[in-house]
Amino acid sequence: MYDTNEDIIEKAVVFCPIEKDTDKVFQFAEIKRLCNSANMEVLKIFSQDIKALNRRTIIGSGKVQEIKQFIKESDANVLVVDFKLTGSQLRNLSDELGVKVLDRILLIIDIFACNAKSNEGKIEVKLAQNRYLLTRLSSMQGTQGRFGGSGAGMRGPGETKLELDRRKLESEIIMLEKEIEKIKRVRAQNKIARKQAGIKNVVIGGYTNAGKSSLFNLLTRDNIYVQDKLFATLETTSRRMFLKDDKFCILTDTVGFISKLPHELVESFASTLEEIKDADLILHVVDVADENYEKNIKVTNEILNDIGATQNRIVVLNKIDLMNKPFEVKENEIPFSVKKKTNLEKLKDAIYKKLF
Ligand SMILES: Nc1nc2c(ncn2[C@@H]2O[C@H](COP(=O)(O)OP(=O)(O)OP(=O)(O)O)[C@@H](O)[C@H]2O)c(=O)[nH]1
Ligand SMILES: [Mg+2]
Repeated sequence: MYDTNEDIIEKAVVFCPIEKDTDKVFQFAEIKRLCNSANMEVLKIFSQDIKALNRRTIIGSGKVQEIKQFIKESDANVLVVDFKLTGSQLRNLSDELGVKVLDRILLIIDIFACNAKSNEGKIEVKLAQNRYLLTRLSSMQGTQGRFGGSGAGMRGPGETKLELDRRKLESEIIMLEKEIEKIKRVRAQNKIARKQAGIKNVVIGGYTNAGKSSLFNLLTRDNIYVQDKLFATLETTSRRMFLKDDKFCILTDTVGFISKLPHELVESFASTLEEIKDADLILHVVDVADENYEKNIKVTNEILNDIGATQNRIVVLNKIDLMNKPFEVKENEIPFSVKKKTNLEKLKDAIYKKLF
């Protein structure tokens, strides 16, 4: 049975390979939030230096035994590995431990699958899922009992069910790619029309859960989906935003960023990300109350650079209502609170000055 019940809580054991200069606290906090966003409770996090990794299972054999013991003594039913695994690594681990195994990519794609609401978002996620499954299919098929089931990792967008059938996956990929092409063409036409009419485009971007959709709602008085979960927004929404002197611009809300965004997703979401590249101005929203906010700014800047978005930015240091200690404010940064509407006029003025 395909399962759309968002409230099912699975119990996860997490394994984090630690790279040389990794900030462990950041990595643990992030993977935990990702698991929670996929409705999984994290029972314990195991970690190991990346140098000790074993090619067959990624996790060193001693550590596998430790995890096995933990699974036996607890009611954990999923292992989440914060790394990209090959099909055979997924299978070897799953066979060894007797539980479903998700890697970082499948986990993020799964969260996207749960959150896809628009037709476009569903097509993009489905394409990413199919590409992921196709490359790992032969290994996953043998573990049907665990992967063919329900819960995290196997949820399709909307009412669809994930298929572990090569022919179906391949033909669906071709169909989905065509659909995305169509969407891209419509986007391009709209863009030309807006350019010709001299309409300015402002895009809201930033780390996931920073408050982008909340800011969008405040600035456009709209009411789109806001949630304290990672990747609540997957599709772009655009609305008019009015500024002073009867001027307006088009404001667009976008999908959140995260470190090591799987390339399957970046490819599938290329049309969404293009929207950022072509904007006249980027509002980079930051959750300053997040203890890792400086790292999050860095991750966002890296992704923006990767997609070639080099234009004007205003950095919105959001959620200052949660701050009880002073923090540094640089040029082009505005301390802000969507909740308390702090500095709303100042932000609108700054947008106006950058555009007109
Ligand atoms: N305290 C406080 N909470 C805020 C503020 N702005 C947003 N939030 C909360 O932060 C959470 C995330 O908000 P969203 O607007 O969904 O964040 P987002 O950046 O769009 O997230 P994704 O779409 O998942 O990437 C929600 O629970 C909001 O209510 C703020 O100024 N202060
Ligand atoms: Mg959002």
